[in-house]
Amino acid sequence: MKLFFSPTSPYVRKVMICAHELGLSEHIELLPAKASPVDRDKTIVEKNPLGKVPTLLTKEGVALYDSRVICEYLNELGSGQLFPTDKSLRWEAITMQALGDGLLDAALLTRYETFLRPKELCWNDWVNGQIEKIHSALKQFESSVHNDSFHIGQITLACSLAYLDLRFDHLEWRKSHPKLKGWFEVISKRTSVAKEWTLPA
Ligand SMILES: N[C@@H](CCC(=O)N[C@@H](CS)C(=O)NCC(=O)O)C(=O)O
Repeated sequence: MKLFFSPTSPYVRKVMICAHELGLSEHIELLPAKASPVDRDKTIVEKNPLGKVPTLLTKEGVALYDSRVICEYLNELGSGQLFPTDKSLRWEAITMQALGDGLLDAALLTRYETFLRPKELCWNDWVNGQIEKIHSALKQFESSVHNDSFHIGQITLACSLAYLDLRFDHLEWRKSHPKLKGWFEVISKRTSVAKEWTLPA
């Protein structure tokens, strides 16, 4: 399998954590990619019209995207339980994944607006709206997070918090979310989460 890859993409990180948990990471060749909404990477676009990472090319040459689809595909390939078969746990896991992805979407849109967009065109109310989404998602996670099981929802939350540390340090999410802080400390020790994913030299 081949994966269009960026080392700082939290969605790519979701995929790599799943692959590691399922014993599949060695079977994935990482392809360097320059995904950007304003300067689209044509090699990705050939396989995924949205031009985004992660995009996976299966052994059979089929292109799969986005991270949700790839993670579920890997889970099936590795006969895993990252997408639990138990019904109520499954709904919890994939709803948690949706909330974590939503937090990431808001964070990434903010990043594009404040980093890529020319300063004079920046729309502050819109940025503030996205930051509010991050805060309300964190509030929901703070009241619901637990260590009882490890699944795609927890992986997505770990990637979301790591991305906030990378790009939104100034939000200081730990200060007002003590349960999340403790949860993240524990999960960050897991080998798949602790690992730094980079392209081979
Ligand atoms: N919903 C997608 C989001 C992927 C995404 O937005 N990736 C970013 C990099 S972190 C990207 O490729 N951006 C390029 C673009 O928006 O054109 C997923 O879960 O994979």
